Parts: sequence; C-alpha cells; structure tokens
Amino acid sequence: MTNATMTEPKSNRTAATDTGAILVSGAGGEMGHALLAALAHRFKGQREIIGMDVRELSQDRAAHTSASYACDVSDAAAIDAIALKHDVSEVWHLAALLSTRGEKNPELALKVNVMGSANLLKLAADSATRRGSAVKFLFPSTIAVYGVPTLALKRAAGRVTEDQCLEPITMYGVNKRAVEEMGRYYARHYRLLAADRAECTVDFRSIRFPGIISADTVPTGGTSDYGPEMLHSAAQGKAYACFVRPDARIPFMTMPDAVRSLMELADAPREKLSRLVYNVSAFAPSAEEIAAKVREFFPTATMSYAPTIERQRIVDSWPEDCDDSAARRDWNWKPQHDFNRAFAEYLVPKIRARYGC
Ligand code: AKB
Repeated sequence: MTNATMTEPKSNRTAATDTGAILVSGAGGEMGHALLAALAHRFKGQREIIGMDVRELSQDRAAHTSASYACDVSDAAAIDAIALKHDVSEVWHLAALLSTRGEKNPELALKVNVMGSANLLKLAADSATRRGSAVKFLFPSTIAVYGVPTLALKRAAGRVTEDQCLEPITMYGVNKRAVEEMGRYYARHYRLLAADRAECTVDFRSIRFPGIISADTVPTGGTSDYGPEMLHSAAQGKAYACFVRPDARIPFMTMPDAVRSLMELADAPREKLSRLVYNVSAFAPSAEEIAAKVREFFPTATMSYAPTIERQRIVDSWPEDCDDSAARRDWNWKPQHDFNRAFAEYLVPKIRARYGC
C-alpha cells in the first residue's frame, strides 16, 4: 500500500522550463541509487522528485526525493492514486525483476516487468493528456532482449545492432522487449487516430544496457552479476566461484556511465533521435579478462570457476558486444570509462575506500 513521506516543499514552477514532477520507479534498486542522487543533484528544489519502490526507501535515498511511496508497480490502483497527487512530466521506470530471478519465477517477472510497465506507460499517457504536452518516459532495457542461438553464431555476430538477433531466451528479455514495443505504441500510435494531439503523447526513450558494475552497490538476481561479484569479493578478501566459464564474454559498463547515458538521452532534442531504443557500449571483457584485471589490483584474490548450466546458457545467448553507433551519432554518446579506466579511475579507488582495503 502507498506510504507517502513528504520531506520537502513543492518546487517553484516557471513557464519557461519543464518544472513537472519526475517519477522514479525502482528507486530502491541498484540503478535507482545512482540515478536518484544524479537527479537530486540537478533538480532538487526546482522539481518534485518522487521515489517509488516495492519496499520503503532507506533514509539516505528518501533524502533525494520530495515524496516517496512504498508501492508495487503492478498495482494499478496504487499507481493511479500516485498519479492523481502529482503533475508528472517525466517517468524513469527502473523497477524490474532481473534475468536470473525472472527464470526462478517467470509469472512474477511477467507481472512486475510487463504489467508494471503498462501501468506506468498509462500514467504517462494520462499525464500528457492532462498537461497538454508530452511526458518523457525513460526506460532501461537490456542486452537480454537479444538471443543468439549458438556460440559459433555469437562469435560470428560480434557487435550486434539494435535490429539483429531479437529472440530472447529469458522471461526478463522477453518482458523488456515487449515493453520496448509498448513504448513504441504509446509514442507513435496511442489515440493518435482520434485527434491531432501528437505533441501530447509519451516521449519514450530507451537504452539497452549491458552488465553494469558499480563501486557502491552489488546487484542481485541478474546474470551479469559475476563481473561485480568478482571485484567486490576480492576487495573484501572473500573467495569467489564464478558461475560462468572463463571464456564467457558480454559487454559491461560502469554505473556512472550508465546513469550519464540515460540523462544524456533524456536531454537530447527529440528531433535528433532517429530511434526510440538505443544500444550503448563501453567494454566487453571475457570472465577471465575480468578476473585478470581484478588480480592486477588484488593479487591475493582467490577466484575459481563453477559454471551453472542455467546461467551459462543465458550468458551464451547474449551478444559479445553491441554496436552503439546510432547513440554516438544521434546524441553524442561516448563512455567515459573503458576497461582500464573503469578499474583504475573509478571502481578500485572507490571500492578501496568503501571496504578500507
Ligand atoms: C541481468 O543480468 O539480468 C541484467 C541485465 C544484463 O540486464 N544485469
């Protein structure tokens, strides 16, 4: 049920800039942690920032918001109640069950990932109608929407474009792909036949993220988790058994780059965007290359391999890397961290400070 905590007064609004409320679902999750801080840094005091999560937000996260709600995104009535209280002009929909967790409970994944997204897209569409202007909808999609049938084809495919290999093998990948299409529907077709109201629609913008590595948080329920787990375990002096083979290769990026990419896509002028959904890429190491990099900084780390059939199969179905030339061309996307800089300049210094090692 909803549990609102107003911690700050409503912002001042001016006609010149968008001062509508920013709604962030999944605000208690890994990306929510970094994104709330970035949004607060930029907008606090000027726009309402509304945090939403299935669990009540911790105090430090709630401090970045002007209101927070403990609310299940698949509960349409609860979402409607929140919509009525705020003049929402942007939705950042992060809430989702990730790939490994989704395979353990596919029906729950479908409910949260698809019905939850449907509820928030409808909220955005209703809010756009009320405001008489488009509502931005930022949606983190994933490399899990891709499905490469064999390892030989994965190697042959190399860097996949947004339109290749779209046959996901996980419920999570299927769900994210479905929401990309639902976003396209709301952006391009929803009720447009009835009236000339093209400017009052959902301005859907999505990025297909690779595995994300943060120095501040450790993910749960994903299949790219072996990357961050190796590093965080080594820093804490814990032995780690990697659940994929040494040669498993998928793309990764740092959390600061991931958050910056979403913010840059949100800021890009609509007319520059030739697509609704973009790949972004930064580096694409194999598991053993990650292990070697971790050992460069933590030479006594104990790492071994104990691949599980289920998770290996998922990683094998994801591409080795993604072609992000559309993002680079349309909104000047460029990662700040390549593989070496990610570890040397961001991950290792912050993790050493965090664990005192
Ligand atoms: C997962 O492993 O499920 C996610 C993803 C790649 O989208 N991190």
